[in-house]
Amino acid sequence: MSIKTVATTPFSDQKPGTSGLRKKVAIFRSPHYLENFVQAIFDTIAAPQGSTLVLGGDGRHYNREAIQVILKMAAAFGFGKVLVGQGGILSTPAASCVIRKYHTYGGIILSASHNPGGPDGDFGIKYNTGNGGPAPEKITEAIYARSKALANYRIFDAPDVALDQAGSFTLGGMVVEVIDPVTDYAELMESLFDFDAIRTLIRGGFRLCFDAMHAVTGPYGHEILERRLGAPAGTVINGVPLPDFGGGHPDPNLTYAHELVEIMYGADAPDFGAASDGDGDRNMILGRHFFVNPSDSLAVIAANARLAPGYAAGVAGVARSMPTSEAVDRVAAKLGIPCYETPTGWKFFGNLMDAGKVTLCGEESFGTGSSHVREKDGLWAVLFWLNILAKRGQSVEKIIHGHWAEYGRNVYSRHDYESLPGDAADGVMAHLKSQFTELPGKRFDAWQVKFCDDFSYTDPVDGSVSTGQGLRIGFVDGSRIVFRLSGTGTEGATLRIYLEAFEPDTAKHHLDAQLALAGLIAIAGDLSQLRARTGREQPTVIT
Ligand code: G16
Repeated sequence: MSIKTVATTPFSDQKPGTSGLRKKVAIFRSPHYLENFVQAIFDTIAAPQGSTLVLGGDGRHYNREAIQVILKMAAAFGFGKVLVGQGGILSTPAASCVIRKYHTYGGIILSASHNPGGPDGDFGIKYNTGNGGPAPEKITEAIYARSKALANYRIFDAPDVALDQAGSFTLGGMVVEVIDPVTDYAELMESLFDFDAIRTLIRGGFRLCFDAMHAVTGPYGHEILERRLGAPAGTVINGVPLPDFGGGHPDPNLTYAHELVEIMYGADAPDFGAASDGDGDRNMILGRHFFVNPSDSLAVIAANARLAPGYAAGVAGVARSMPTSEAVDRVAAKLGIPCYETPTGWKFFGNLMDAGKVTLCGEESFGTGSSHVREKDGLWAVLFWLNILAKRGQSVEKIIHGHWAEYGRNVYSRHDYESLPGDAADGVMAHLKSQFTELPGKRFDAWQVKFCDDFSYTDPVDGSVSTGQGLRIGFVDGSRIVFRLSGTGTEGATLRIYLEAFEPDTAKHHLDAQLALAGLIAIAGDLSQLRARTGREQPTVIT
């Protein structure tokens, strides 16, 4: 067995997006594509010889083959040890947990998150640093630069490693330790939440349903919800991870998690429902016949954080991505703690958490988490809600309405237009921008434009600046419309329109968000010339 140096030519399209490099499986399968990107990562991070790496993925198609390639390249690079999840499985938050717990140099996570899988689906790869979080932009930019200049990569010439049993193996001078993917994570969850209170709640007849969407959280849900918390078998549905997610789209929202939605809106619905995505970092929370908007979920968790043992001492600060509603800002103001507004992408929260400035973070894109790891964490959010429900003894709907009565309601919705031709989407954005000088002061029915800008962010910890993070149109009454192009799609462009209005009047809190936001939705359509430029009459997904 020896190290092979393979001559290669660079690919021009290996620029990581919002969360790592995501492409169709067929592209990753093309000769040298994966290897080039992995070599670019290794060359960029310059881990000292003998370092330890974490490796795992969401089990989607190509996960197993990619892991074998990366193990052999890690051995050729000179890593001393790789901790790899059994069967190649590690949820994204579990990978973050393992990196932090064992103080490894970093980790590689294989996932295209909520994007569909299978031979015709998507695959993805991202590097997480030693704090357990996604590499910041300066590292992803450097990886991209390196990928454009590669002339060769190095790989250990050896048979595949057996990954289906826990144990230690050697690959040249490197140890491959196959670890149980669930245990470390489950222990961390037990240290944060009141498992006794949740057990008592469930024993008392509280019914819940967790949809793992045939993605990575199945084994985590079975272990934590059913075995450790005593929920009856069958609580976790679609709990077997499948390489194509059973043909589904593992995105926990009202459109794609329709099986759960039908259960939660059906007759005899359980008290609580939740779903997670491909790699386990997203969450959707439902009550009986009731949807919890992710922005509200973050605000409720912040307001009730002290009910969970891991957060009993309080919260240092909170952070949300710019398009996320300002509901959590109101909680922070009341608690007298700082609230940070970052660009979209969990990587922007890492510095704030490392510096101790924030404890809780969240995004409208069904992501919530805390400084317990450096990724958003789907099951963590589910357990936080169960902890709150156990302590408050109220229904999900009652908790949300009580929250709105206390803080007012930030009525919120996101409209996605998926798979648009790139030039049509760019045209919409350019047209919007071209109006920015003349818009301030203009009136549209009841709304007067206060400002418009292209959001940019200066990291308060390291001073790095990120520009071009979304077009904002703010109105005098505090309402806003944000336009952004997704950085995670792999087919054409996805245009996201985020709509938000503040409603202090409790008499109007029961209103459906689409009705309450109808005026802003119409303004967004007019200002963007969306229909004319894209030919689309309706969004693909509304959340
Ligand atoms: C990723 C990022 C999130 C981001 C989301 C949507 O989530 O980690 O921070 O909010 O994408 O990004 P975009 O609007 O650019 O598509 P995930 O769950 O896909 O890793």
